[in-house]
Amino acid sequence: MGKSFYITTPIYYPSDTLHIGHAYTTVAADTMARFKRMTGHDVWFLTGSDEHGQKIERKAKSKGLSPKEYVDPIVESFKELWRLLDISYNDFIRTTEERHKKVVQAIFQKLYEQGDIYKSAYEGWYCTPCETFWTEGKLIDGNCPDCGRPVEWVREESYFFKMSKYADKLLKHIEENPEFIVPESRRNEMINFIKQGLEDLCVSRTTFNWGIPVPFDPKHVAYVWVDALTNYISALGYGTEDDKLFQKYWPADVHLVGKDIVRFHTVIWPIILLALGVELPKKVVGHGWFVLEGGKMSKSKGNVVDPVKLIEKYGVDAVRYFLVREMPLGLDAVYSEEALINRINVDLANDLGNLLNRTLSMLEKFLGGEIPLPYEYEEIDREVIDLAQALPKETEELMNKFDLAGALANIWRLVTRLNKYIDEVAPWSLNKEGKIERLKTVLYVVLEGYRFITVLLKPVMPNFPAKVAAQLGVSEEDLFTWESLSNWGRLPAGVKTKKGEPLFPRLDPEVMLNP
Ligand code: ME8
Repeated sequence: MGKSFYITTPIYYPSDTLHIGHAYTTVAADTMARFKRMTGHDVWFLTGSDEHGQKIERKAKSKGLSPKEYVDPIVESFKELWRLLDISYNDFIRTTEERHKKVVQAIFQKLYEQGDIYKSAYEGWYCTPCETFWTEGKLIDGNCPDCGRPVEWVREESYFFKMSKYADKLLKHIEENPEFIVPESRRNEMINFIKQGLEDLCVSRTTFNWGIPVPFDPKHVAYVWVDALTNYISALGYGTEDDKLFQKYWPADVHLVGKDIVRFHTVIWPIILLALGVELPKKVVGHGWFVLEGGKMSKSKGNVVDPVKLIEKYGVDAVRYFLVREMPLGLDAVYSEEALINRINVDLANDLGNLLNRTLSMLEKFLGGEIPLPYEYEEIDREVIDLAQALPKETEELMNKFDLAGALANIWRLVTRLNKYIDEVAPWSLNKEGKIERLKTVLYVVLEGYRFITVLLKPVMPNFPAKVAAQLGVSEEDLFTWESLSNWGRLPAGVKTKKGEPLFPRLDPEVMLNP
């Protein structure tokens, strides 16, 4: 097995079902996990659910249910969504599981014993939807600066964690490791935030019960963010007798999170780890948001986009492709169903699907549907082959920068080039003129180029290669691997192709949008 690679998603709140924003994070993490597995890494991919806290307790109460009764079916709906989206996670952690609770309690105990947690009283503001404490000065128009919703005045006995003690150490780490927070804009934001000075963090609550009891004072429950962040190591058995996974996979290679929670992952989480004497994660990537033309997606506005409906309507590979292609590195993306249909029609139907379809049609018509043996390559062929052969390395570099959309755009240079190549070399003319050797060569170039594209798209569209393999009449396992891209010319001559239906039929927006 190759080098280990540990990647995580945030653990989502089961306060509601998930929307396409959440689906984006998990699909992006899955694309990365699949890419790393394909390139020979020993991958551990974790996701899960963040089930405690005041927000969930109130939601459950409003439905007349216990918190556990309330979250159980929602957590099942998460798992069902991940099944529909072909998410290849290795583990799913629920913060209500015993394996998690005991690690959170052990961490509290240790930090208390070493004097990093002390008892005091909290008096200040709290945003329950964000589960965040705020000082007066940070509020904007009296509301939560993160989500804009009203905050509540909280006054209770609490334990505090000495964040301030570790601020300089954290700042030094961020400054010395430019790769720790990606993208750069978020890194700068965090450096400024820390430089303004860190206050000690309130890490326990007493005015509600739905949480993990603090071991040395069980009328307190652990602050939900400390509880939640611990999932990344509790799921690996940190500090327990069976910590094989922790030994193998920690430190995490990437915590992938949305921009809204970068601060928790790059300030609170690393400070907890510094206090515990545990190595810090190598990288925290904060991606942008999917927003709607009218602004933010929210239940109260009734404009939440349900990914399950999109998968049923457009298919899982198309939805995954759209999500990853549409989100530019470090920026936000605007979601609309029109944009989704447009991506499917332009990128998948016209460019990618039609390239295979038209090539296999010509192959049937001119050469009896058999993969030909190429003859001598000419300059134009060489140019296309060079483009294809450079792609694996370029893709790897872009993926390592977490520029997933950029990697797809770069792969599309070959898709576009091959379509143009066909127009330039005009196989139909070669056929008419009886230039059969040249005809065989150019069709081979297109098919073999298509094999490169198919392998490179496998992490984002996991069902696509099998469909291509079926139409080419070849085996996916042998010819659609990363290793197979080390040579041009693996596609075997003489195999009978089986042209089928177009892989991505063109959609009529009128029909799709007005069912
Ligand atoms: O914050 N566009 O959970 P959460 C893109 N439980 N991504 C979006 C998005 C959007 N419009 N909306 C949400 C929590 N996300 C905590 C996390 S981790 C230790 C605890 C994604 O259910 C994005 O990744 O509110 C964001 O960070 C996450 O969903 C928040 O999910």
